[in-house]
Amino acid sequence: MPSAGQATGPARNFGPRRLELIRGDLTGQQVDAIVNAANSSLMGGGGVDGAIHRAGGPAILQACRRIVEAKGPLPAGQAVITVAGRLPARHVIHTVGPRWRGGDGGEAETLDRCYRSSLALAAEKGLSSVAFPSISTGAYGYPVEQAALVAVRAVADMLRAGSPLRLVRFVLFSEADFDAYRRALASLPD
Ligand code: AR6
Repeated sequence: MPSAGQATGPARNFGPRRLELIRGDLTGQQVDAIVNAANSSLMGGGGVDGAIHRAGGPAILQACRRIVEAKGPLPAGQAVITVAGRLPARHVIHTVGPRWRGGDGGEAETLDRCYRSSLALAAEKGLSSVAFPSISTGAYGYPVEQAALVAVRAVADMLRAGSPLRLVRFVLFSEADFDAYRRALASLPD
């Protein structure tokens, strides 16, 4: 798996900050934090959530349980941070994407908030590198072409606005997802 510093795929630089795309498995990423596409219970699930808990072990679930006991379920669009257990990443940021309901229910705004709140939390914790999956485009059914635009724009906006993050990487599981994100990245204005 690529480490945080390597040039690995299509990328855009915003001053010293880099946004890049790779095809691969999020759980193998050696970054300060990987972001989990969780559900509000924070108790695990399928997809990338299941893969993260399987690979990271029980420490992640224990930390999630403490958060839910203290604060209740995590609303869509918000983010929390835990340990990463046995994962090569140092932390896991858990966020909850919107379920796709046709696009008129504020899905794009909620998805945008997932990326922004995850990056804001990473910055608050002094982290430098973050890797995201394609939030909401699996079990939650968000069309990937549209989700990719929201995702790439939200991250580019945060990096342009001077986020202290140095590297944000999207780790796309399928060729089709990777192509959608590549097109979204190419569509960004200079
Ligand atoms: N690395 C990178 N991407 C992955 C991996 C992986 N190891 N595994 C799957 N993906 P999903 P959602 C991709 O369903 O739509 C869970 O049950 C996958 O191909 O994981 O936000 C939660 O508990 C897809 O492109 O997340 C929630 O209940 C993307 O990750 C619900 O699913 C997101 O798919 C959240 O649904």
